[in-house]
Amino acid sequence: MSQFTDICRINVKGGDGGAGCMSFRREAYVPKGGPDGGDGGRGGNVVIQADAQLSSLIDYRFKHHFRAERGTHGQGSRRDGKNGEDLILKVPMGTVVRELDPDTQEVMFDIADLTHDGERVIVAPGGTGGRGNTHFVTPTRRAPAFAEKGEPAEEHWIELEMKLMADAALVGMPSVGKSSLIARMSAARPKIADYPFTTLVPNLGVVRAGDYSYVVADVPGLIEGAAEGRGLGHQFLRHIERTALIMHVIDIAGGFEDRDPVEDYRIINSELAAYASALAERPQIVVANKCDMSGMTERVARLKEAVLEDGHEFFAVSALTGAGLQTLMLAVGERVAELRRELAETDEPTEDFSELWERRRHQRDRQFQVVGEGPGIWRVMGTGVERLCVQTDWENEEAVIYLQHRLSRIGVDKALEDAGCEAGDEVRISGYSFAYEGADENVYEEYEDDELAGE
Ligand SMILES: Nc1nc2c(ncn2[C@@H]2O[C@H](COP(=O)(O)OP(=O)(O)OP(=O)(O)O)[C@@H](O)[C@H]2O)c(=O)[nH]1
Ligand SMILES: [Mg+2]
Repeated sequence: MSQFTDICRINVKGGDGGAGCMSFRREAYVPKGGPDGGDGGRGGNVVIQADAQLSSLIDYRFKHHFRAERGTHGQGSRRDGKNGEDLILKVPMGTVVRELDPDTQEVMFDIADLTHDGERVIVAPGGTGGRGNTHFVTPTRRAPAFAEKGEPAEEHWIELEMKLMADAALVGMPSVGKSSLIARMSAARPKIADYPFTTLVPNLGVVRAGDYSYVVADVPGLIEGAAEGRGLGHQFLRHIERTALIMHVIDIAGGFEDRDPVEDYRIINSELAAYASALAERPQIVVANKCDMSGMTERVARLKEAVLEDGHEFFAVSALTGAGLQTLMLAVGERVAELRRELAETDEPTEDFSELWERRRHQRDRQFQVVGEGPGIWRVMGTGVERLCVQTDWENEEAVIYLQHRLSRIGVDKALEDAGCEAGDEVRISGYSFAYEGADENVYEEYEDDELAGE
């Protein structure tokens, strides 16, 4: 089935968070009012969303970099910045989204399998906005003269893989001509032979008829008892569960055993029902194959009557001569288009994958590591810790002191001490470096608002 998969890799980056504002209220005759700097806006997310109208990943073949909008900066008078718009990247249903290792570009894990219309996942969250100086007021610091910078959004590579899902499945007893039909209708070239169970794994074929294009699966033949595990059929009934339309194929001539077509039709339908009642209710088109053989008129008429009574459409064809196939292909195309429209209207996204992914990200964010880089030189590595540094205005002494309190609170001091760091040693985080002054003892009651701490 590999020729039907479509894979591409794209680089995604959420919008950066806007900076918080450092500002004080200005009133006539008042030299300096209270702090009133607004928060920076959140950057937009990059979101991958399944869309029933799409059938390929062609949009991502030539464009590889996608950026969401940044948040704007906060302003005075407590005016917060605007949040950046999300960037929504649409993909076909059946797309698997994977995260790639930033260093090796190898697949790390699946982020999501988007199988329903509208299902979505945030693959690159926007940065949070920096907080304005109003947030840093404490009993001992009434006029904080600093604000936080916005959080820069991360950029990374993801892989998109579209797994072709069949729109219709050819179902029927062995040797009725399912593979012969898909070979006639599409470019698929499955094995065809006059013994049962020629087909061992499903084959997919793309059918084009008129303006329609859809995917048909040819699955191994079903026999009586398939729902209980007889024959090969059981494991393939699972595949049929995912297709919207069943093309029920019947050998009108009855094969070597001279079986009765109406009886065959009923047996297959009761197997489907026994496996899952939903399958029995699945839209079905009934195809009488091998109508090129002589003396079939009475059998065709009898089967047709039974099928129409059940409310299904009926087609008499020959995979050998091609008779009736064009009409069948157009009818299936029309039906598939209809079912896709219905699906787009009624299908509720079942799962929000973003939450799981977000949790994983937060977990990674909180981890950090201390390594010795030389005598008296230590490096602290970790996404969360590095981000705190980037969000700090290093020109501003108050902001730097605040950063040191935060680092202490999330356990960086303790980890440095455990590693053997002493007062006066150099500590490096990302591109910054500063002198270690020993563990900070009295920060706990003063800073309560730290979202990174306490886990
Ligand atoms: N006369 C005639 N023979 C056909 C027709 N379609 C298929 N056959 C023959 O029927 C036999 C079985 O065809 P397949 O296409 O392999 O049948 P299948 O349903 O895929 O069988 P399994 O994969 O074993 O379930 C082959 O010998 C085909 O040549 C037809 O329209 N007319
Ligand atoms: Mg076959």
